[in-house]
Amino acid sequence: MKQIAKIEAFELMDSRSNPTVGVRTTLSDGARGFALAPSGASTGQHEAHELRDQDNNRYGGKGVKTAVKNVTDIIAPALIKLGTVCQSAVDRTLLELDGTENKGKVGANAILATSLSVARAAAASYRMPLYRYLGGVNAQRLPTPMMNILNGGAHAANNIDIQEFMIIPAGASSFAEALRQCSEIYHALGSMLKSMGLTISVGDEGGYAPNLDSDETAIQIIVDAIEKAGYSTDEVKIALDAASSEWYENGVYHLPKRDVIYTVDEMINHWETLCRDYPIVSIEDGLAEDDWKGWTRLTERLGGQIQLVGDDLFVTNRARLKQGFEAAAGNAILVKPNQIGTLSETMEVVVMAKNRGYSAVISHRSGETEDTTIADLAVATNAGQIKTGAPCRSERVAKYNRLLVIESELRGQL
Ligand code: 2PG
Ligand code: MG
Repeated sequence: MKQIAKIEAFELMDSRSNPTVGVRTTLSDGARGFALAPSGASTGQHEAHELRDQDNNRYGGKGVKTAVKNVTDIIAPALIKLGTVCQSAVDRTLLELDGTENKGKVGANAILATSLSVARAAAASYRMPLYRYLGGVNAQRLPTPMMNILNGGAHAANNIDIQEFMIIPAGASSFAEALRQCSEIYHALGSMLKSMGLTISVGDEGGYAPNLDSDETAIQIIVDAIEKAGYSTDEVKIALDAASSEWYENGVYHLPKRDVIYTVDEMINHWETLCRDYPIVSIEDGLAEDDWKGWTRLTERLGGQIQLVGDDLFVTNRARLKQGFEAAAGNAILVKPNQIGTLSETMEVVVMAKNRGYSAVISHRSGETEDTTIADLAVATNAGQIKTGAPCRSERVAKYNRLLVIESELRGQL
């Protein structure tokens, strides 16, 4: 039986220069797995708890020494004693060690980095690529990128309230082809912005972050960039992540950068109008995380036409997704491993969504690292969609490069 021999934890750095937890697991046969936790900016209130030191003398309170210590002092002895690398047993032990609803005791960052590093070590021990270890013979579908090329909201210091404007190369015949189309459109957008005298500096996820007149202008420029790159909006569609929980206060939506206030119904009307006027096929967090009644109405109005993705709404959590089924809220879930904390729970929520006909989009966080687990996870679960930023900034590109390698491996096998 394969056993865990050693677990080491490190305080490392993420793409926003904030500390994060890295864990290295070594098995008794010498196989090793290494994983890092990502970190969000527009985090949902119902996410698992990211444990930070709150010591203002270090990293503005964002140090993760406590989480690192929890891995070495609490998690490592228990998992070594467990005597197996079976992922469900490992993840169950992690849940028991924490014992809280939101993983606030040991910390979801400590738990996730451990959970992923054990899976990586086990895959290495079996000499399998991670997607094959996690997904078995079924793992074969490369995801379509939902690629963020223009940033706003909490991810950029510009005047745009919508957090992410994304392109979906729906007509591409392969992942490599999809990535090429997106990259060409990204470059076309950059040169258009430059010729308009606008900034081509980028936001946290690598998308451009210019100041623009309105959401409509942002979408129109993307449509123009799609065409300038030689594609049509029949082939390449648009998706938005409003991250509107950030706007919700006292039952209305206050878009802070433009200082506009919408009631719930006005907000829904706004999305409906944008979908009528532009080739938008997916809207994430069009309404706030606890606006269940609004979500039901939004889904009645737009759920038959477009994908309505719950991110802050569902937080990769089975109980929240169940609530969504009951309220007929949304028709897709964003899947972020660190919102829930363990790999097993993450994979279970994808199955649960699919069984109910909801689609699943595997996602990065705005604070990322070189860890590429989500690329393998997207293939292992056959999720069909991945959101992992612009084709710019190595922490984003690492996931795309991993998918290119997986695609060529799968081609060789099939
Ligand atoms: C989102 C994510 C990732 P953050 O809202 O979907 O794009 O952002 O990690 O800041 O929550
Ligand atoms: Mg989101």
